Amino acid sequence: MGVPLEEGEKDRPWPCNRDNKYIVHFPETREIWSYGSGYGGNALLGKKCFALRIASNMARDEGWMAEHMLILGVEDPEGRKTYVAAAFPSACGKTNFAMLIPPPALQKLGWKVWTVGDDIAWLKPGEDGRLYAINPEAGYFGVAPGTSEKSNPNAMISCSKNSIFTNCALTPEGDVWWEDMTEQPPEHLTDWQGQPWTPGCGRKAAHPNARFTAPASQCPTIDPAWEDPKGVPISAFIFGGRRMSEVPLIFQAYNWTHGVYLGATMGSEMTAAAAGTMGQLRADPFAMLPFCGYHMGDYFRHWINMGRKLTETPRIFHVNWFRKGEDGRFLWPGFGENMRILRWIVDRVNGCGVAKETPLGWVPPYDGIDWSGLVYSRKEWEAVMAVDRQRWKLMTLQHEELFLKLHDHLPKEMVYERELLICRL
Ligand code: TSX
Ligand code: MN
Repeated sequence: MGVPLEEGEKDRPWPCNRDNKYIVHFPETREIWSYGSGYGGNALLGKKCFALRIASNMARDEGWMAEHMLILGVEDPEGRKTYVAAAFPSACGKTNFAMLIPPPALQKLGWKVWTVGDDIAWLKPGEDGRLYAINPEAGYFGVAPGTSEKSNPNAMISCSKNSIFTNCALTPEGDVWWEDMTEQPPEHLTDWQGQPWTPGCGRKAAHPNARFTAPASQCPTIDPAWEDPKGVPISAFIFGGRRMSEVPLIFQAYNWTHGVYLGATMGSEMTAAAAGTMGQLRADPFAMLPFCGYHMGDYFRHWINMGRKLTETPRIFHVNWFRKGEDGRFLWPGFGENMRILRWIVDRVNGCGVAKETPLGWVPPYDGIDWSGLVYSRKEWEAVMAVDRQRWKLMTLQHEELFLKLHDHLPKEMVYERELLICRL
């Protein structure tokens, strides 16, 4: 049985996602129902089903936001903290970014990253007209394969005790293992289905979506304010995608509405496993496609409306850590080196970062990035930041394809922003 609703809570509409699929909100009680899914994120009812699907519906009605975003704080050498929230589609390293460890040269200068949350943000306007975010979760429900001492030492420490592991492999000692956890796989394992496993057997030891469930408090970089009910003031939103070509490493939106357009048109190229083919683009507006509790067009409008409620809107940025060159190699080292980009973002919102105007938005010039401790040439920078105007004109056709699907509910602003982008190109 659920908890009875308070007076005044009873007349909410029924929250469900677009196809009425995952959730039913039983109107007389505080219950969360989920069906038709074997995915853990839907089985843990308080997570995606409540904190995103139901909450996004409540948020639209009540004037706040429930977003699929990590929250982190950047501490600068003066000790000032700047908080940002970021939305990436799956398989973009959201947890890794939330727990980023700056490169040694920037650490020595006094730069530090603090973790508030790695998956969900609830954001409300504060009395000062800024947007404040809380992480409604108690812990991390992270994808295990790929998590290692190298990719994310903070996650490894977080799940070193008091943790639950699902669909991982077992070592003979009774410990867990997953792909890429160590450079050398153990010689014998029991795989996620209970079968004997050896390195050459041709199967994965852990399911690709195997998870660790760890208390947030165990993260070494947990922000002191991570449980502050007031929330933390958000200065910037970062949207991202996994795009092999076309999309530059970093650019900044010209204004709030342009930023909403960037969120609306974001997407990722599916990997061979997910798509059956390589390089197909999957639109995933605001990384909310499976998690929005109402029509995506109305959700874009809610974002536009939120901008009007604030006296200071967060600045909006777009990143792509995954651009590749003609030779198929990644053009950007990623991981901790992303701190250099994060630092430019923080400099921009604090009024001390230089930028150039391009058709896509404001971008850092080569000399606008701190390169101490990294060899990265002007030529490499130009490759990772290049914009091909002809190919970008074609990208607006994919935007139009999405807009046609949402046409009945699409805010005019999105149509105008697309037109402005084409004009700039
Ligand atoms: O999480 C990642 N991030 C964000 C980190 C804060 N990953 C892991 C994949 C996502 C699940 C990345 N992979 C990132 C990244 O920024 N970048 C890449 C691509 C990449 C992979 C390996 C190298 C470089 C880039 N290795 C070398 O250059 C040696
Ligand atoms: Mn998520």
